[in-house]
Amino acid sequence: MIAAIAQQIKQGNSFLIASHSSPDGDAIGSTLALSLALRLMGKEAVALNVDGVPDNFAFLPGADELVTSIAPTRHYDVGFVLDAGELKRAGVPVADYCTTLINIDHHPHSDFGDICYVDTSASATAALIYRILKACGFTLSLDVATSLYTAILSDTGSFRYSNADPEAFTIAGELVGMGIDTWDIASRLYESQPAQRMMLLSLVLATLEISKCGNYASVTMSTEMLDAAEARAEDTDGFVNYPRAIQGVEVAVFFRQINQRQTKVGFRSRGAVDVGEFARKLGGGGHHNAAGVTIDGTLEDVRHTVLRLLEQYFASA
Ligand SMILES: [Mn+2]
Repeated sequence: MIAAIAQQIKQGNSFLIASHSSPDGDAIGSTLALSLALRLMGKEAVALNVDGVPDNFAFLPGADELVTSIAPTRHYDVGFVLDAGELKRAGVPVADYCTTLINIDHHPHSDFGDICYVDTSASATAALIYRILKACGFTLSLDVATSLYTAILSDTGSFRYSNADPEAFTIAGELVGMGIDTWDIASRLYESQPAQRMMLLSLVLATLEISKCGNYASVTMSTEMLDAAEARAEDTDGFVNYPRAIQGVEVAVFFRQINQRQTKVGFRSRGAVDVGEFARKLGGGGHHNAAGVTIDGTLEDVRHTVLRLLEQYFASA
């Protein structure tokens, strides 16, 4: 599979590199690393994300060249969709823009593309990008290394999660050895938060609810809270980790009101429970430990449905 992708890279001249909407560090880092590497190989490479680069990743090399839309007349030899889980999460019909569609992912059940390189054991999609670039004989630049490291750092929760496998440390070790600025990356990711985010967190944490059994806990955000804090939806990234940090909690849930009709539900597991299963049951998707779904329904209705499902699960567990 890697050889087939390396072949496509060798033969192709123009590349579109996309990932999922509401991008996280792995999505953006992988997108920018691959785009930049392709450009350094002398190719035309356009990085695309419908939601653009989140502020805390704007320092990444090439972030200012990422586009949020493509002219319908454009055509590329190869379209990459990275870390997306499902093609539709790209938010753009990438297949329409390219001759060959390549899916690179570590999400389970990700199965689209003319070439589908999915390794669910990989710590991050960036680790797969690293493998591909090595297979191409590409010598990593400091800029590419910075994006790859940022992607792995963020997808492994700073090397704390169970997906932080030997490969993640080996790749990181090589990148650190090249001289990337690890403190600068960490401080931009974790210690440069907008004040509005902290204000919003204070409102959201006040909604904390811990189940009677103590096995699951949730926090909730209404659009009113978002407005009151003058924050943006992307400022809620990571909020779901707070209820999971409670002793005894196996499953954490973050309910985020999108509007009067739609509610987003984020799940995190400590490891014993497969929250990907919960999300899929509700029409969403994700990993064993991190999953999500957007449900048509008011905040109250969705909260009721999901919390009842969890109550039933833990009552029978
Ligand atoms: Mn990922």
